[in-house]
Amino acid sequence: MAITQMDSANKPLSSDGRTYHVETRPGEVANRIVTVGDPQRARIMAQHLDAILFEHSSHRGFLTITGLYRGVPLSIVAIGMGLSMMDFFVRETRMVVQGPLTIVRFGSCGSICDATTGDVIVADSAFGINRNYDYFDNGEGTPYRLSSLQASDPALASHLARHMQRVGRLVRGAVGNADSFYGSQGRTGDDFYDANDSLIPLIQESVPGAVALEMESHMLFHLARTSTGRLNARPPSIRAGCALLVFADRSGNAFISPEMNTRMVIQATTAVFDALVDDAPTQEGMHPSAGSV
Ligand code: R1P
Ligand code: URA
Repeated sequence: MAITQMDSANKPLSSDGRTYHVETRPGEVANRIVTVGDPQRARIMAQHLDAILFEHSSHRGFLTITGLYRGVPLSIVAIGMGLSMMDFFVRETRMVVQGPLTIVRFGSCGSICDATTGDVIVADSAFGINRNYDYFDNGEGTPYRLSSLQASDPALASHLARHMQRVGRLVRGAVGNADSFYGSQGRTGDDFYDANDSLIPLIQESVPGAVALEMESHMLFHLARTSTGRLNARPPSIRAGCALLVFADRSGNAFISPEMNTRMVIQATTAVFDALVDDAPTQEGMHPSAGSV
């Protein structure tokens, strides 16, 4: 995408006002958003909207679909995987949506508690699990750093918990947001030196209530918490929650089948949508008619 202008804060924009990576502009994204990793999941979910008003796939792999659910504007944004993609999505979406934003991450995870495939998790909080490069380079500190807990929006978590119960057995707790699917989620092997044999027991011991591992939730909660402008200039403008399907059972070594994955995504779609729509109304800054479908 050709960048032909910079906004007042030096952020690149296309000639028609789209953000550089997500490629959306004002009027195309709703105040209520479900973000997922997998674009295929986004497309399945979009079939449950009452109407689709806007759809766009960006050159960097972000897919945005905006429509109506129970008469309320709602966007689904597929972002791919990992912390950076969550950062691009949240910041660039904040640039183009007026008013409060409510964002729910709906994703998959590996369970480190008694939840197994077919069960669902709602995050009350999330924490970061980051590889400490200094340990690998010069033996400083420990191989992985665990951050403190960042809370989900409590009202949003209760709405998610109430609706996700109809999908599968519900477990609530703290979700570990790792910076890799492999090393920092305790997957071991001989190709790399990861020093992670005892990482999962360490997480279980250090973070009471840790239930699952995935790759985006803490970044989302952290950005929501810091959506205050400079020096806490105003209350946060973003509220965030997270609901997850258990794809991997890290103690039983089970992985979800493709059939169960599709079935659960379909069941969970309206649960996540209902939670977002039941949530206290946000000031709607979205003008559906402005989007080019
Ligand atoms: C890894 O397979 C991916 O799956 C999980 C992780 O957070 C990571 O993005 O989430 P999604 O299913 O939403 O992509
Ligand atoms: N997503 C992850 O990040 N980890 C898992 O084990 C399963 C899904």
